Amino acid sequence: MPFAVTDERLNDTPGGRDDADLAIRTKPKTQRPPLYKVLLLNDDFTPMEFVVHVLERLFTMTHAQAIEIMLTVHRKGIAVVGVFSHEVAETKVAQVMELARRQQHPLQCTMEKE
Ligand code: TYC
Repeated sequence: MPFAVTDERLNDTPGGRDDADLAIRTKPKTQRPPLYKVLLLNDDFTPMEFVVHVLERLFTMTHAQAIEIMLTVHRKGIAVVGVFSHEVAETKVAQVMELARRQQHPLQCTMEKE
């Protein structure tokens, strides 16, 4: 069905004719892709400077923004570090996990549908 019904009340007129329904289908249906939050989790071992570095490098934050988000994760246990398409979110999570793995830090990053 190529067009969205713009007003539910007008759609299903009891006993209405089909062409009357067709006449109000004027707005094209558009699909917005779902967005995903990328979340960073706190732990007791990953150095603060490493988390700040990761946030600057992979999430295009200034140093000040990266410190702020890192401290939020440190204090609250978790924080959203960005919102992306499914593909970009998956890539960001993989990149964070790979940087942490290489340095043997237990830093955890995950994604969740918005
Ligand atoms: N809690 C860590 C520490 O005190 C710092 C830290 C912050 C670790 C954020 C992970 O996602 C994190 N060294």
